Amino acid sequence: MGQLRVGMVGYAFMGAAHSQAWRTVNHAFDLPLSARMSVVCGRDEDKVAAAAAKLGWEGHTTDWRALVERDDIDLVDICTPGDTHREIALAALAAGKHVLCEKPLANSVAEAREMAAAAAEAQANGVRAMCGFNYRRVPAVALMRQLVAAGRIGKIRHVRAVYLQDWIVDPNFPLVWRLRKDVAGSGALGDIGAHIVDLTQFVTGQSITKVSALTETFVRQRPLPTEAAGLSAAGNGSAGFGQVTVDDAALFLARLDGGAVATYEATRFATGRKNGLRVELNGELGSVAFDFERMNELEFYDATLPTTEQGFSRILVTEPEHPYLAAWWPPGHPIGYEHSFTHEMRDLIAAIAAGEDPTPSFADALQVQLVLDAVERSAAASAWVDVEAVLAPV
Ligand code: SOE
Repeated sequence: MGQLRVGMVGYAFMGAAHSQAWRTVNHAFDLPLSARMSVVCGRDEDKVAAAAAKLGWEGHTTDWRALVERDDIDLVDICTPGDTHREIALAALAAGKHVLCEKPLANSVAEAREMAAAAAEAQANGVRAMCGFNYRRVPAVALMRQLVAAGRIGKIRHVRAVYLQDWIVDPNFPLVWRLRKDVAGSGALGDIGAHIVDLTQFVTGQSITKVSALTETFVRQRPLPTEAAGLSAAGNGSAGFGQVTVDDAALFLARLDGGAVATYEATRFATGRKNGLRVELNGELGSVAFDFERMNELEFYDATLPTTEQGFSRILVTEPEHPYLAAWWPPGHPIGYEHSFTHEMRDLIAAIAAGEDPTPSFADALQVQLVLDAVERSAAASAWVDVEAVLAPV
């Protein structure tokens, strides 16, 4: 069996989730290529050495520029904050490496356009690039897409999506990188709003064409962190205070090109909601609804049934006939958040082995970036704004 030798840059929350996926994908799925966890990269020698041991990487380095040039690396997995996605992806693509880049693709449309163009150029040489919108690979979400594609809810009238978190409700939570525009590009909008933009376009097969938005920053100053990892941090103000330069919440109305109207809400101030990603589609023949905090279930309403039999059914998405589930446990044995990343790596490896382009591509991720940009422009103008075309006018 051929090997796919992986070099991963970054080892915090996403790096840990990706490591779990690289460790398990070839044990769960029969694939023509076997992922080899060759090297993990981070800025601090001691910390990245410890991460390599903990997460199961053969080697470690502090030099991503050298990593992307190594002859014994086939794929670069970018798990860093958004301000480094562009430079690492462009270097890796230029070196002929396949690339998996965490979402959102970039911190600006300009960066995303450069990355999509570089990926399109590298594609001619058989180099593949994918953006890590992992929730597409939750079986219940993939089933939602199948039901919609099969016409089971008919023409979609409403799309309703929220992504609700509450990890920064405490005003004393420190100013971590996700709260700094220079590092993260935006706040809730790009971090979790990007997920519901991608997910709703994926399940409906429709694209957002115009938006009307508002954003809010509830807490504008926070203590500087003395230490931080993933969504946890420490800092009591002894290191000073800093300005929050991103949105805490982004809400917007949207029109999709298939005729649906939509509402979106991405916030980190939904007190009590920990990872509340919910999507509901209402069509002329029925409805379908997903709630990530009940990720092994899908609610389905079939309006073609006799009226006396109509009602929301709860589909337990654990049958071997459901997407990805044949690889796991018997019916009734749920899977978890980390499985969405294993499924992401499965699809990426299968595409590379087949000489095909994985989805979502960098062009797909650019389109999400264009929606995020339209939301920010709409919020600034307090007006409806069109989403720019993926193909910029020449
Ligand atoms: C923080 O909001 C975060 O870790 C996101 O960055 C991830 O993409 C999401 O899956 C979980 O929450």
